[in-house]
Amino acid sequence: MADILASAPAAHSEVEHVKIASRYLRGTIVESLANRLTGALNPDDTHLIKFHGSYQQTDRDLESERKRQKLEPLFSFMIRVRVPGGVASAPQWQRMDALADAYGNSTLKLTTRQTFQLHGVLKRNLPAAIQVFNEVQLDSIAGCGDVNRNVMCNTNPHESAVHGEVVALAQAISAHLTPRTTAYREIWLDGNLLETTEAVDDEPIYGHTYLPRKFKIALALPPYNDSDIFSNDVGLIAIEQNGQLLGFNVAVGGGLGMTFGLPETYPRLADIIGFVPTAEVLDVCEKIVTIQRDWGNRANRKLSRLKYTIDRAGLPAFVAELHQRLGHELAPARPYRFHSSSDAFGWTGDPAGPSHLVLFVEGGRVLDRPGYRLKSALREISSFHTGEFRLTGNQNLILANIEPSHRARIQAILEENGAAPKAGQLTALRREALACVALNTCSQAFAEAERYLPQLLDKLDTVIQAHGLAEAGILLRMTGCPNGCARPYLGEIGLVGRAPGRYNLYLGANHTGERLNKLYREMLDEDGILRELTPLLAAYAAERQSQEGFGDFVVRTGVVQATVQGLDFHT
Ligand code: SRM
Ligand code: SF4
Repeated sequence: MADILASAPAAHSEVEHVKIASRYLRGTIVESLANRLTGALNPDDTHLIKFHGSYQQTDRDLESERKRQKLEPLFSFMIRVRVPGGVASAPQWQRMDALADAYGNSTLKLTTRQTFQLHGVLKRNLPAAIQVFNEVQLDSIAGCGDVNRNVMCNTNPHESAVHGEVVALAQAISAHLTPRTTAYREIWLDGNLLETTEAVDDEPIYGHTYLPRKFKIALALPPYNDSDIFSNDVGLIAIEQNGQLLGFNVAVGGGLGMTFGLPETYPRLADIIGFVPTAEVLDVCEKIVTIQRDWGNRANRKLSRLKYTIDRAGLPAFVAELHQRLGHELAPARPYRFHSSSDAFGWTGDPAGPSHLVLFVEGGRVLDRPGYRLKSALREISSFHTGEFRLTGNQNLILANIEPSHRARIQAILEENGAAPKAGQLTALRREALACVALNTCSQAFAEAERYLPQLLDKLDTVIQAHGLAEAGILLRMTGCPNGCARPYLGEIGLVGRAPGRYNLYLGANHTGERLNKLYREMLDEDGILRELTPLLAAYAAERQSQEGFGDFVVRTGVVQATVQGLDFHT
């Protein structure tokens, strides 16, 4: 371990200094909120508020007009509300729906990590918004920031008896790794009445500087990998035998973000390092977090995720340290098999018993527009639905555990509002596509994603249909920058924004989230994307082998080389 620490740079990044001075995430957020002269926070507080689940943003569409009028940018806040395991109740849905109208931009964003995002909340409305969702046992602490984020879990309530146990574990991990500071309660819920709360100034797991960087955990129950566990710092694969949950294979070191022009940054999939019985999962997660806390790079945030810590130390050294901290070795990993990382749309379950409806939500954006009133339909459904609203890691929604007597009513409401899934209406390409938020709220975006993907898909659908591929599930994922929020490097087709209207094209990931793709072409505009993909899709239609996915096809036919590990992503 001494060698590892010696090789880590000693200087601290600016954000580390902000955390140190913050008194366990308090900083001057209260003063920032009280300042009515600006819609923004004090600069240091913009880092700290992320730990409270919010980002200061600007409306980028209005940037030049505001500048011309000599006005400050139109500041507003995104709030990310955690939903561990993706399971929300009808009252929680109702509250988020109402909040989007009262304080947000009237839309709810279902994210790729199974959280709700509100966009466009003004600074003066932040405390009220947080108080309103707190009343239904939702919170945003650790929605963002250098801590463990929303714990994901796959969403197949109908598939297996042990699914409930896996969700419960996701919720327990989330609770165990939630920061202990009372700053969140003081600032947002108690109106900063410090004397009424017992301030906790101790973080037994994180320490006062928290983690060097964000940290992500996901669980999956094979054969479904819809939580894309290999792109997480820790991935847990449930191992089940004869209806009994035995434990989990543990994978470490996944993460997708990279920076153009910095080849030392790269997407990496997690490595499986062993098996752990269910009762020991919390301890294993905690020990991995503490290794990253102690070994992670706190000087350069571009190289501070666990994936770089592991590649710097070497996987064997990391595993040896974990064994030492646990006081025992992990058992060998057990066999498992993933079939798919997508959602299975439509109705499932027994018409006489509880049933489930997996609804496609384009770009994860719940809204009303002429002819398609998904938000209104779900609001009406939430007034009587007794089951859950489950958010999937693919930005979709499951109305789960629907009572038999509600099934027809739910279908009718969706139909009346133009939001019912119709057989054959959407190609599999469109149903499975993901796009990150990008413009107009994301400060990192070089190009459009969520707002543009539907138009690109209109054109790609023509190609897909011409070649008889309407039901071929090809994973297409688009982001506005290389950070990877829609997991584009796990797309059989990945499109990553480089500049306005220009994308890098990546090919060759597989359909189960177990292989990264590879750069194929750079800086393509729409014509370029269509020009490159059309012959490849035609060849796939004509020459694919039985059950062969598009990603496997382009690798087998030599269009791109398979990426075997993160370190060879750029070669
Ligand atoms: Fe992300 C930063 C949106 C999932 C990798 N992500 C951002 C920010 C906060 C932009 C910023 O830093 O200013 C985006 C806010 C945009 C907005 O207006 O809402 C943003 N990320 C999203 C969401 C909403 C995308 C979506 O359309 O669903 C997802 C919210 C997840 C959640 O609910 O917690 C989202 N982000 C992801 C994922 C996918 C995942 O976790 O499964 C990744 C890739 C996996 C990973 O972490 O490696 C991801 N986001 C990033 C990164 C790159 C991290 C890195 O290691 O380099 C950044 C930038 C950063 O952290 O500096 C980022
Ligand atoms: Fe923003 Fe980039 Fe994430 Fe898209 S991938 S939401 S553009 S940070």
